[in-house]
Amino acid sequence: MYDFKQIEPYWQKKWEDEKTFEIVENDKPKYYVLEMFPYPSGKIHMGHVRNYSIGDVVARFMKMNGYNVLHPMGWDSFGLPAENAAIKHGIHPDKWTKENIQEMKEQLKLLGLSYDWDREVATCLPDYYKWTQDLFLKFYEKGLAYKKKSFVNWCPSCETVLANEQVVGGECERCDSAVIKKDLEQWYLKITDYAEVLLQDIDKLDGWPEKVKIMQKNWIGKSTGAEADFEIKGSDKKLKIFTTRPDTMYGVTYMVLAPEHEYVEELVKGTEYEEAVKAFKTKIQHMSEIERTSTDTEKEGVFIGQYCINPLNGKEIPIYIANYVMVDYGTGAIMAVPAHDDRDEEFANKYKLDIVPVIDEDSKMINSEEFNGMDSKEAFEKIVQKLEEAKIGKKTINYRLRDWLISRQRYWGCPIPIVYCDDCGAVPVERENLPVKLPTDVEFTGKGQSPLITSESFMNTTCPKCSKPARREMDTMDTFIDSSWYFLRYIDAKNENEAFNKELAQKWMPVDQYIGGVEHAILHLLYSRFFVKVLKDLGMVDFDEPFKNLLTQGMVLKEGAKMSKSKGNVVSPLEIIEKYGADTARLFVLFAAPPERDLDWAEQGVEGCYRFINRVFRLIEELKDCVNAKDELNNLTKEDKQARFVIHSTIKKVTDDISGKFGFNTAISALMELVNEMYKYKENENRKECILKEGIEAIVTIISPFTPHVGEQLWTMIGKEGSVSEISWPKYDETALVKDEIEVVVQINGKVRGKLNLSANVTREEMQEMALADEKIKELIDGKEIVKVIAVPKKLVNIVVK
Ligand code: ANZ
Ligand code: ZN
Repeated sequence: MYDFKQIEPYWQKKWEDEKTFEIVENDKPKYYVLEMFPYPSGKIHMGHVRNYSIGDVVARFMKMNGYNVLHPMGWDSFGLPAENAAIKHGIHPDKWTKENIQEMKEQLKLLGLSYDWDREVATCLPDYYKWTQDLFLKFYEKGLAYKKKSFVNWCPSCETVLANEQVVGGECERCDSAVIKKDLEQWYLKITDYAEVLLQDIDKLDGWPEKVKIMQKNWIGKSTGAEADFEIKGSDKKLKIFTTRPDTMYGVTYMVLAPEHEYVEELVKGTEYEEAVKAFKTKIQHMSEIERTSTDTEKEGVFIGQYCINPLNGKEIPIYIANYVMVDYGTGAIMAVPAHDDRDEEFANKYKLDIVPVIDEDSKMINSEEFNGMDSKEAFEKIVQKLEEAKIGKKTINYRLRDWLISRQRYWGCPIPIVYCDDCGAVPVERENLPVKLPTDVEFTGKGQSPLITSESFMNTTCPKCSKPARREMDTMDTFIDSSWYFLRYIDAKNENEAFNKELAQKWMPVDQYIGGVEHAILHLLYSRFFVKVLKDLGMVDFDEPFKNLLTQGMVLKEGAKMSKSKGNVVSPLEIIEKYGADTARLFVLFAAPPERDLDWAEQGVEGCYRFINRVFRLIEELKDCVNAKDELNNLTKEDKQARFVIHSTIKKVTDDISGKFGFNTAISALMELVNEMYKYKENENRKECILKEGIEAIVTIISPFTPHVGEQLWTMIGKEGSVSEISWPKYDETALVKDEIEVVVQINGKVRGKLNLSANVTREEMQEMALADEKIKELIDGKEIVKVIAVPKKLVNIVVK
């Protein structure tokens, strides 16, 4: 009887007591399989079950294939929910987080995952964030961390900075107040220094899904074009623009500055335009970048009363400010070419501005003086050359990627190890004083700047340089920093002297298989790649990409919709485990869909998996003594051969499907067929015990990565010792795959009318003869005229009759 309630805790305890999945350094080839670590919300959801089940099959399979497998788990445990819980329920983020970790860990353990828990990391613990701070200082020392004033979304009522995603329709998502733009000093990491190499190296990522690579490329957003200076009439100032289309420069009919552009204020000061410009700027403040640049947003702006000179043809053109030009892209100023740019065209139509085409339908230049008649591609180069010669412009490359703003006005994050001194300015905390620990005496009001400012004991310190009283940085780091290097810490989780040991990192990295949600396809993966490239430049590692292969798993849905509290369609993993056991839950998520696709939760499917496990149990129970088979593999009957064919082709198929392809669903269906075959074969009077032995041993080992508790239990049941996770993955017998008889389908006019069992090396002519000689077929075509007979070798014969 299959009693999962007894089996699952038994094996989980045994694995833990015997340290079955502890990683010891040895000479076996390494394999590092990693699932994205969870945020400790307190409860696992089906997405976790799916993610971690996939990773666990890979880990167990590779271990059985002779690899030394590193399969760790930990917690991405800084972040806003802990702070919100503190505000809402008055529970300290530290306590809330640690309790959640404890709970979630127990839940994960119920799933029977083969983690080496000795390597557990939690980003909120001082022994982890000490090294996050150390890395921050390394970036700082290399000039890759810097402070800059910038416009951020600010909610005047919550008195806090908001991320772009927290601004909805110009309002704070929490309190609905109108959001404004505020100029604040913030810390940045200079990821733009690595834009080009981050882009180039995407081509090395052969093991990544194409769609993720495309997303990364678009995010980096490289554009090749030119910068050019336009003189402002009556001013000694020049307006620098960025364009990807220098070939359209004779078609410029107006200029546009971002409303926040540094020249705007000065250009309108004291003029009749000042008022309107101010009003427009106020209006713009409430719009996020996403809204401003959306194609659905009406292009709007105001004339600022000034003119530029087109450096190519000397024409005077008006200057506007408009919502669709962003201050921090390119130069924050554009030359507008309404004839060839949709946004400019919409704007020009609205404000009755000229539209001058400069390229005709055959891509030939028009209205462009000496460039007329030239192909526009050539004109691109020639015009850039002309600008360069006149020293008013040059070819440039522009990236959409911006530097990474890492300051957060939050408590529950890694403190930035910087001190501000009136005399010395910003001074890094000395290494021996790391970690800068989060204080506990903080007030959570949900308002104001970083809560750290409420802790006098934290804020007041002394300057590391001159020892005078100084204040600490009150912001904490973006939690994406914590997750940009955690895969390195697992390798050397207990190292007290450095973030990780270089030799060990060299041995284990890169991660051979990374598995996680596609929602991290851009930022987390890009930041981790950036970190690794910086660490390489710092001499801390010798590789340049962190993740060799990437699998992005699909979502778990219910009746086609994403599971969510608001829809009330959440299926709790704990309930499923309680009702059917973890092995059934695992089997279902692996069987119901290929990993990259979305998976629709269906209770019948779960029940089907549960019944299958029971069926396997009964089979092995009944046949377990066959492992002592004394008979021999000779004088094989047709049925013997068929059974062996199914056994060995299943081993082959499952092996192929798991390795590289993640075809867990097809692997499991092959296993189901094998179980059916064994049920059939055992009823055979002349069954051979040695074949049953082959069959049940194959079933038990193959099933074990998918349903590990069942695997172990059956392994014991058939009298074996030790853990099935430690044996070698079964090899298939090539000779069993060679069939000496094949089944040939006979069709009449395309309809299947019969089947023939023929020798495997039958010729085409023999197939046709046999088909026509078959009694049943003869009857069916009796009296009809045979037009032709077609034979597909080893598959079918089609007889066309009239
Ligand atoms: C003239 C022109 C003519 C343009 C034409 C495009 C088409 P990507 O490819 O995204 O780099 N642009 C430049 N800076 C901008 C800013 N800060 N905010 C909004 N738009 C900006 O796009 C570059 C093009 O977007 C530039 O080339 C510029 O318009 C505009 F037929 O210049 B173009
Ligand atoms: Zn000082």
